[in-house]
Amino acid sequence: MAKRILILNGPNLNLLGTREKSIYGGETLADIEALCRTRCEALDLACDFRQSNHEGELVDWIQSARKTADGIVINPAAYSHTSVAIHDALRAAEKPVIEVHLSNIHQREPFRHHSYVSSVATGVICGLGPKGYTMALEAIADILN
Ligand code: DHK
Repeated sequence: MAKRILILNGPNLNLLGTREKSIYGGETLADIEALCRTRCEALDLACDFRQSNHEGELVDWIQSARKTADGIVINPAAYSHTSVAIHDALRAAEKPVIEVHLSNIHQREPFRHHSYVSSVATGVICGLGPKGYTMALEAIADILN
């Protein structure tokens, strides 16, 4: 049976393609979703792709993943730098987690250099744009096989 991957996107990522293009690029979240769906199909992964601007909704989805997903790819966006709640939910999920950032957060403002998610992630990819998502899917497929 195909392994189930939950791909989560945090706040403001619904604005991709129109928001600070010099940092986040010109591709929309729908473009990234299409990229992920194609790669999931090639890797025989079942893809559940979601975005929310609300921390509690992301926490609820991560909690549900305890029963409904085999692995999680997450771009927590701004919540990376603030959310102990998302850290705790990911820790409780006890699944492989790959954290993705489109931009290289370490080259940006100091407040973006720390992520509460990194210490509970199996791996972290940043600075590679949308390709980071497909690399994360490849990594998680390797881990699950
Ligand atoms: C996206 C955001 O919205 C920021 O808040 C993060 C991340 C970086 C990204 O690069 O994908 O700091």
